[in-house]
Amino acid sequence: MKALVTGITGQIGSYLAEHLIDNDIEVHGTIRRHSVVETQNHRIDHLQDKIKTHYADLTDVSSLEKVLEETKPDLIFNLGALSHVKIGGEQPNYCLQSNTIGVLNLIEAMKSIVPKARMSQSSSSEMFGNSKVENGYQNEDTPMNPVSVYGISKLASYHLMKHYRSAHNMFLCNSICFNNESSRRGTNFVTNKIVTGALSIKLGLQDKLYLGNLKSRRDWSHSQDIAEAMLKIIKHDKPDDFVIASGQTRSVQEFCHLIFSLLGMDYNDHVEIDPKFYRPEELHYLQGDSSKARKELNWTPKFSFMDLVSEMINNNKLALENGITINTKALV
Ligand code: GDR
Repeated sequence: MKALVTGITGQIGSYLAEHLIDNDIEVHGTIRRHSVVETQNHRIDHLQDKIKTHYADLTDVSSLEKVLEETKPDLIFNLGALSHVKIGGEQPNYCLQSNTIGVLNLIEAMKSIVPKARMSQSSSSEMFGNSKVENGYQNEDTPMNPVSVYGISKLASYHLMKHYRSAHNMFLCNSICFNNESSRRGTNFVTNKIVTGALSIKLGLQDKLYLGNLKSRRDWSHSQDIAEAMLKIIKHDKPDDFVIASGQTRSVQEFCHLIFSLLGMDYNDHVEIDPKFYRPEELHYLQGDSSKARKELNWTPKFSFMDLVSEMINNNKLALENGITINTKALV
């Protein structure tokens, strides 16, 4: 069996590649042209002799057709996207080009070249916006009212997947992922910004950490658990949509308090609010109900929240002690 992973150089992509290899699936991944080639593949460097990468871009349909012709995959995982919610609002046109038109390009190329293949789209909890059901959770039936260009781009592609599934009888699934983190997380997402910022303060490399809205609440899982769920979703006996989440919710402030306390510090002494990190419209509360995936796919997360936090602190501490410095002041 062969899989093609777009976004293989990303956090989930790299864990998914490892998981597919462990399941004896041949792995191909697409990478984009990048001016800094030295760091582009750092999350998959350890896999280079086990996977094959191809240059392609979701916004360039001819490159997708070429890679599908060359690889003829059985499974396609679309993880490629402009994945930062705030930057999505700063580059709205590109956000829709890559996250919506890109998905359309991939589905159309798949329809003509490998119509029997299966595809998983990385949909997002950002599609819900500020909706929740009565018990406070978001599940597959919760209304979707996105509050960001990123959320809108993901909602449009979610509907493209559903439409092509029923109109053209294609095996298209939506993996509705809530926030997921790890020590491979980019440092411009809030969890790893806080972890690397607190560690840098602890090691005397900086004094302050500047953040935006501390009140918003997120449902944070480990990305490895999300990658494992994606394989279960695509191998299910029918194409369907599943929420993948921990079911726990915590505020950014609680996360800050925990990380600084674990490092023997008080976040109040170091964290300052800079309104430049505020979102134009905030999504305030996420708590995913993944009981459908747990029941139908027998999926359960392997990592607890504290496993995730310990891994993020320990691996980032090692990196910083080995001289890798990160200027958290400059990040979004
Ligand atoms: P999110 O993740 O937007 O939920 O999208 P992010 O970690 O960027 O933000 C989470 C919350 O933290 C608040 N926040 C800050 N965020 C960032 N990035 N930087 C800051 O300095 C900061 N201060 C406070 C934000 O306002 C927000 O409320 C992630 C991405 O991985 C998406 O691709 C994915 O689809 C969703 O999760 C599910």
